Amino acid sequence: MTNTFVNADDIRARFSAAMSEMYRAEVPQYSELLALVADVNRRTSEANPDRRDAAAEESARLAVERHGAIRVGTPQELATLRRIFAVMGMQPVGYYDLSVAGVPVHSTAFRPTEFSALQKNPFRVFTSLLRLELIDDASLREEARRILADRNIFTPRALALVDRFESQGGLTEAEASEFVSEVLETFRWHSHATVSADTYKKLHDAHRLIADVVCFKSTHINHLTPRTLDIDAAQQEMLRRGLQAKDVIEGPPTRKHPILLRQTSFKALEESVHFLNETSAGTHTARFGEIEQRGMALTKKGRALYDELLAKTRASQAGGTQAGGNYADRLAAAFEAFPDDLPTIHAQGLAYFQYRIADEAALARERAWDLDGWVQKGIVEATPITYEDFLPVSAAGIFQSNLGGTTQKTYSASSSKASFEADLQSEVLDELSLYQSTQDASVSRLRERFTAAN
Ligand code: OOG
Ligand code: NI
Repeated sequence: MTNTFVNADDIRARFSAAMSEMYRAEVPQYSELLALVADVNRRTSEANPDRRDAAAEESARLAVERHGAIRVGTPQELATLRRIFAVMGMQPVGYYDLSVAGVPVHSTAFRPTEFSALQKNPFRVFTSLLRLELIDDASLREEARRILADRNIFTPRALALVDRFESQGGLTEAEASEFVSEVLETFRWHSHATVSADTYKKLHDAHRLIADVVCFKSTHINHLTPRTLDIDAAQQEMLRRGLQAKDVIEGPPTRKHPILLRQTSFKALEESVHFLNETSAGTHTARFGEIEQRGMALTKKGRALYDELLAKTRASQAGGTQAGGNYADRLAAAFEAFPDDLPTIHAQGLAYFQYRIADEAALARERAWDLDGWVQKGIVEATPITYEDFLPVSAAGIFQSNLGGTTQKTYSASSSKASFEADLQSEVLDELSLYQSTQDASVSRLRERFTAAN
């Protein structure tokens, strides 16, 4: 009797709310971010009462929208997370190699894939797997492997409920609520490290992130990110409230029609940690706060243009860094080459869209299919599809600013999607195909209406 099972979208919504509540209690600054973003969003909506872009359409999901990030240490942990997220209707989408940016991990994002599921609750979790093979020192590598092999980051009951979901095809109400609270345990912060201060230091010296992944008994959520309608306003507000915002907003510049993703964050907290056999506490920094603004999903062509313009901006600065007060100006100048009006973006095939008939009568008078023309003439309204994924250069920038320090080590290891997928025990979905099918479905509906009217 499948109708006795709780819908995956519901379980995801409840889990996302439970995570948010837990993180609020753990990191008070996150509560402040939520309040700040709600404020900015309300002001932005009031100032633009008749805006009709994707963000306006999504105002319902905005209040609950957030992404989180976790880092795990073993293939087993990654594959189990895949099974857990599947219970909440979240699939691995995209492959991100961060070793090129000096971070010894590779990642995917677990998220809903259907347009309707995204509209209900788009909760996503950026999930990174530590690449132990990138630890140079063989004995330290072995020690890390041993510590990780000894831990179990999931509660026995969470594992039993995943088995149950897989064998019976869903969870009942009672099972679903138990599942949410059991899985939450995996993401909880633990102020007691599982290692000595000495081991922590060795791992930390190899890379701070290695210590973060290896030295604790589970995989604490390291940030939760609400979505704002105006990240420039949110950034100013962060500074006004004395939150330590990073200097530069990651991603594209301010635009009339936002593309992809812009992100900012505040610095990770220095938290007190107890090490094994140690009477006085030490510290660990890992958890931070982040805000993002989402724009339209770009096609392969649009994305290539974005990557080119971003690379050009970064290359125009010695060392390819963002340092220097005029970064925002150089970024804006480079992006003048990226059209900022919808008909042109549409005609050049730079982004993905969904369509709605704006003028039925005019469409009925049209004889031949001419989508670009109809969009130009306003017969059909094209609404950009929201970008639901992440940006590796931005992610690296966020990692970097939160790990502190300026030393930028790079790893020469090659990108390794195949080994990531082997560890995940699944392929990762291609994000562009997902946007393409949402757009295709919309074109098909339009075609049916056009045919019926003619
Ligand atoms: C993940 C950083 C990536 C984003 O928004 O790009 C990320 C991490 O620090 O573990 O969350
Ligand atoms: Ni993030």
